[in-house]
Amino acid sequence: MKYFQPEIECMSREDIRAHQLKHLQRQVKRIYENVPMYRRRMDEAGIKPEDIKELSDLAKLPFTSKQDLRDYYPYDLLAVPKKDIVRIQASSGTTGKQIVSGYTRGDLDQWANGFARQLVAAGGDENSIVQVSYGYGLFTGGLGAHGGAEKLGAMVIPTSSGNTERQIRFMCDLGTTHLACTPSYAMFLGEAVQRMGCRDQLKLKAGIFGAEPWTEEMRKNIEEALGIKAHDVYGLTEIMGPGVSYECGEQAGMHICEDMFIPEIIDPDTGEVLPEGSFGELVLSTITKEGQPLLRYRTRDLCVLDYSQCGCGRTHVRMKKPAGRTDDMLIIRGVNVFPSQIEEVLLKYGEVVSPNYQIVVGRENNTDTFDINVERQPDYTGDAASVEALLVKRLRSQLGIGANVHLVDVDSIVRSEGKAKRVIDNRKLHD
Ligand code: DLL
Repeated sequence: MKYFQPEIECMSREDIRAHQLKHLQRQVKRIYENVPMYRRRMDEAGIKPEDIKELSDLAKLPFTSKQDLRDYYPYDLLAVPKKDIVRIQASSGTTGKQIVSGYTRGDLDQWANGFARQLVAAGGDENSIVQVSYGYGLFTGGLGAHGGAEKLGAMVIPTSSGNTERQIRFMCDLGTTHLACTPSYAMFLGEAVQRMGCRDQLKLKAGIFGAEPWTEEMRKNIEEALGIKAHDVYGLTEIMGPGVSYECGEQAGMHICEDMFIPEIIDPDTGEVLPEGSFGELVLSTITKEGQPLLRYRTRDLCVLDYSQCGCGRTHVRMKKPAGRTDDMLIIRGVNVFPSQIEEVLLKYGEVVSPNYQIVVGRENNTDTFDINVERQPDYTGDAASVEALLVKRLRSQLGIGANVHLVDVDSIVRSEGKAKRVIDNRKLHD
């Protein structure tokens, strides 16, 4: 099996555009008629559904933001009666007001298609044994991967996250072929496999990892530790969980399910749509979603879209791995810093330091403090001071700002079974 839905995944670009226009027109009309917030905003902007005559008319529509989901919480953005909603998922955010997303039966089916496409792109089929070690519950990872694997007809092991030794025992005993979890948890599982000395009992072929930023170096580490091919998968609660976009065997960007979503790249400051190939904020419009459809949703994820032909035969556009978010960017002593830039430097010294690190930002005497704790590799017994000095130098040249680096003991940084907590910002710059 090469594709899950070849007629969709390999559609000509012309057919994709025709499909998108037809569904966009239908969706805008439906939303205008059923969601008061959109009707009001479109009326204010003087736009009627009939004004959407071509795909570029999308830019006339107002944006939707995370704040809108908070303001209209929990049901006011639904485009269907509540009785048609069969599932609620919620964001993993622990601060601020929750946001929720309602799914109809049809939405769950579409979502399952998205993740099933990912599994097939990672070599899966109905013979696969898929261990879902994303958290189950309100977070979309567990149930999203589960739905896709079932739709494919694979065998699902719904372990959820945690209980690491049992996860590994199941992997060995049941012959798991595909592992789905966060990249941080995959790293953690890789370490545990090594500790338990059972790598040769694994039948793993591929992993499907997402929900947080990770680097190419981290990919290499995971691939080596578990003996697999590691695929990146992207999604967000507001739009759909894992499977909004997914990586094929080429490992060169994630194919966005363009039959379900229209992507745009905008300048995050001006909101202007940027030309093809530009780096900017990803904006997604859901053109087939029924329950809580969103138009021009600002993801805050920064990336580039690549429309060039992919070697795998799929025609859907690829998004490059998000290079941070417009809102997780740290500003330290006036310099913009993305945690992924720091990770990239640390991973270059993989023989000495492990990719388990934590950034601690604080404020003393009105100046920002910037510390990075990174674990040494278990077998590194050399001098800490010279490693720290080297990393300080490399980080300064990468970031344009000095950080204090502390080589800390193995296992001293708390491991995550979900998303890693990479940044501790003690400055309280916001209320
Ligand atoms: O993280 C959904 C998901 C679950 C995706 C499992 C992939 C696998 P949220 O908790 O709403 O949803 O967080 C969404 O996480 O806007 C990105 O900033 C980030 N993110 C998700 N996937 C990736 C990825 C899920 N592959 C937010 N690379 C998004 C980098 C990612 N960042």
